[in-house]
Amino acid sequence: MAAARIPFFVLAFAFLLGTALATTLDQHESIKFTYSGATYPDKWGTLSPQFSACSNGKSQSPVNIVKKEAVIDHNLKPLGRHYNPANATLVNHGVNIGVTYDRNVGVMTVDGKNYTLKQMHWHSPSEHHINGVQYPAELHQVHMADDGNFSVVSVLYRYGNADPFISKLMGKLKELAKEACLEHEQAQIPLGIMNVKHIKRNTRKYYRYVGSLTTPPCTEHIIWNVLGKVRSISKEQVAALTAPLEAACKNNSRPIQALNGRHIQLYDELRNN
Ligand SMILES: *[C@@H]1O[C@H](CO)[C@@H](O)[C@H](O)[C@H]1NC(C)=O
Ligand SMILES: *[C@@H]1O[C@H](CO)[C@@H](O)[C@H](O)[C@H]1NC(C)=O
Ligand SMILES: *[C@@H]1O[C@H](CO)[C@@H](O)[C@H](O)[C@H]1NC(C)=O
Ligand SMILES: CC(=O)N[C@H]1CO[C@H](CO)[C@@H](O)[C@@H]1O
Repeated sequence: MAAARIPFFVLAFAFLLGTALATTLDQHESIKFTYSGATYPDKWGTLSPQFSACSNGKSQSPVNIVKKEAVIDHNLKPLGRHYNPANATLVNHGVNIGVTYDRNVGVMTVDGKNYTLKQMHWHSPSEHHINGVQYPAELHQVHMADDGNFSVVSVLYRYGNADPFISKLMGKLKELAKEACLEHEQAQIPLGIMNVKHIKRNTRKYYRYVGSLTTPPCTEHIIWNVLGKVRSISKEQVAALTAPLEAACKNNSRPIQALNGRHIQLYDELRNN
């Protein structure tokens, strides 16, 4: 997932200085990683000491979710999402395409703690698998609490009808594909005030586990919420989300990581009472 190419200390500073995460990330020089070639996922842990969790971590993401092994947890609560229309920017991170938001966008409440929506971005094919199946694409909505902890909502897509949110971005994605990515600078296009109400549907069922960022520095203690409802995306939309990326990142899915004894919990509104 997220926070592409950001050394951990940059994240720490973003928190300490209270600076907007996205702004800080964009201004720092970063260590190059890719999905194929010499800096492919198996090598991430060797690219920088700050990336060591990518190879040494024992609670890494993504994982394969085996439905019949997921345990219903009656203590899990519905994901409380309190989002408002907010100013957004479409960003080409080189390794993925994302949308960043200003702070006014609001929070998701997980276990009574508020996490502010920072950004979301897409991977193709999907990173999480369900019952061994890899989907054509996956959306990660990255939230950060004031203490620096992350919680991510993941949405899987199968091929079918166009996704209404991505449909709104198609024109801008085409512009992004034309824009040359300048050295140490990410191509971005302002989107203006975006209504995010359509990104918070369908949270009646989700899989919960504790994992990591799926991109370096592969930071752990991330609370994952993989939505049970698989949405649909058109082939044209997947093509538009990958066209602006560097060749070695067009397939930007990190391989499945070992659970190492972790359990996956299931929240299911219909079976929770
Ligand atoms: C969490 O956010 C909600 C919605 O904005 C707010 O009502 C609540 O007071 C916040 N809780 C804390 C502990 O900040
Ligand atoms: C939205 O953000 C852009 C930068 O991406 C900025 O130029 C613009 O002034 C902002 N608009 C509002 C209404 O805050
Ligand atoms: C993406 O790359 C992986 C190996 O890194 C490969 O197994 C998979 O088939 C590729 N998927 C697509 C859609 O190209
Ligand atoms: C709830 C939670 O994820 N807490 C984590 C916040 O981050 C610290 C430092 O990474 C972890 O130790 C906590 O477990």
